[in-house]
Amino acid sequence: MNEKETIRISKRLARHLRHDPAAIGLTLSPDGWAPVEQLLRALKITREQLDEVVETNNKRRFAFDETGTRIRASQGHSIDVDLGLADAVPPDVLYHGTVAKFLDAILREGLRPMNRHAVHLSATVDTARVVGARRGKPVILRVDAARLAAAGHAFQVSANGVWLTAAVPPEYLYRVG
Ligand code: HQG
Repeated sequence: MNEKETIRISKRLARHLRHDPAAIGLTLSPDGWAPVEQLLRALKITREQLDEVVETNNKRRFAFDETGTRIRASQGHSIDVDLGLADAVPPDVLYHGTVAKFLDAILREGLRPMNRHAVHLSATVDTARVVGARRGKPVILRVDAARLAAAGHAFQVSANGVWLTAAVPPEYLYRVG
């Protein structure tokens, strides 16, 4: 497949595995898994195409279960799934990429999950910059994760390395770029 085709399939997977499985008649398990056979039929793609998208995806957004018969998105859901991720100790500092138009609200009320299940945080400034740049000129916030964790906030890390937490109050945020 060419890159355009793999991106097109990846976007459809993200839509249906994170936000709208019902649109193609899929039902996810409570922990977010979809049967591969059903997904292939619904999207009219082959197993080879699916394997290629999963393997080459730049953020490794999707993962198979250990039997290879089920697939799920590793993070980013808006529908009600429980990925069953264990709490993890975050690095002392994490980053969040956003854009200037959200800054006032974020510095007033903190980071909120908005449409997703959790606030998404990045381990590096570079990744945060890419996340912010999806919406315009990126603004980078440093998150004092060590102090948040010490205050009792739980963190999880997704299978593809995105740090997740329920919310970040403004006193833990510093603009760094
Ligand atoms: C902002 C992509 C106003 C927040 C990325 C962000 C990531 C607030 C937007 C993943 C706010 C939500 C998630 C507040 C947060 N007031 N705005 N209090 N709190 N915001 O897309 O972090 O490519 O849900 O700054 O790479 O941008 O899909 O979150 O701009 O990993 O795999 O509200 O999505 O991954 O937007 O991105 P999103 P995000 P994928």
